[in-house]
Amino acid sequence: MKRVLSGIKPSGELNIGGYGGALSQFVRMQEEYECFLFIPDLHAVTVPQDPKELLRRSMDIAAYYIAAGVDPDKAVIFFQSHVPAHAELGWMMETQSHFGELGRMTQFKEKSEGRDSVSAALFTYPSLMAADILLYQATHVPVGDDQKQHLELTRDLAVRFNSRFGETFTVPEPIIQGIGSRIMGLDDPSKKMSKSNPNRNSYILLQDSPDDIRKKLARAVTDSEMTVRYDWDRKPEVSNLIEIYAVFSGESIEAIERRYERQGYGVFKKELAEAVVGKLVPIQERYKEIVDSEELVRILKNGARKAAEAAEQTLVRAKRAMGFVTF
Ligand code: ATP
Ligand code: LTN
Repeated sequence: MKRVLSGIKPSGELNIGGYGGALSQFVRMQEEYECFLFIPDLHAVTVPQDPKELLRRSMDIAAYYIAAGVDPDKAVIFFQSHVPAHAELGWMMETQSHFGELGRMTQFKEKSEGRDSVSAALFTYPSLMAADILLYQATHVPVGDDQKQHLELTRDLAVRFNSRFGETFTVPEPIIQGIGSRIMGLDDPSKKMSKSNPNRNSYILLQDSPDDIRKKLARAVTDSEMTVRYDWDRKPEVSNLIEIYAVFSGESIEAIERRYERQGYGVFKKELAEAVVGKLVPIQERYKEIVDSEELVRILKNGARKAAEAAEQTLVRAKRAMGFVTF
């Protein structure tokens, strides 16, 4: 059986990078895989969070999952903090993680850089992420390119645990789709599009108004060549925009290149904005209907119950394997 586990942290407003790298994949994969899609709120608090903001954003992300097309009848949707097995197996995975390998994680290095104090949890974050995945015996994990290293560590930990304590975990495969797995900033194509960027024009949020989306894309950096061509080495700015176009229109890179070959950047950027707006407006409408609804609460309670059942089975196996007393 093919099983997916993945999630988007409620650590900031959702941007189109998370949509391209993760959410749009979730929607596609639910047709073929048994999906466990969660909101890793325990991961969000590895850096300081305002409690009120965290509360709101957590429900927001859940609502966006559904608004974007994740179907609660097909996928199990839940909060990480509602299933205590994550924290328990997370601790057990910490015991199997080496200090040196955690120190080599680039996300840790980036997030700790320039801060006076960094939480211990930010350091052990990848062990908890491994637990998230291994608890559900996931075979596949759809993520953006930036999570590749964490997935490699997860695989190492699964293999290490299995060889030390006996076959317990499925070794998961990352799914990093070509197009949309690395959407870069609109102001600088060498940096991943991220809500942590202080320049608001560098990212497009799922909740941005059509006018803001149009303005941000009109301002997006390009080059002076005026040809719409996909070439990350020579034309990273334009290649990034073509990729965004492909994610939002479902068209191939070649089709987009062909259409805009002789049109210049003005027309290309305008039509790109309409493709993004055309996709996001219905998602925003559905989001508004669901975000404060009883239905959403019911879906999340149901999801937590189903997830806990699946997680408990692995947790008990892992505890027995390590030599904990179980009755
Ligand atoms: P932060 O930048 O604060 O660390 P994040 O956006 O990387 O947050 P999440 O919100 O948890 O972290 O990311 C959810 C998913 O979206 C992950 O699979 C991540 O790889 C993917 N993702 C995030 N940003 C991008 C991006 N710019 N392009 C493609 N995928 C992305
Ligand atoms: N580390 C991821 C979020 C995350 C995750 C997971 C993704 C936590 N646990 C399990 C996939 C599977 C991030 O920073 N985007």
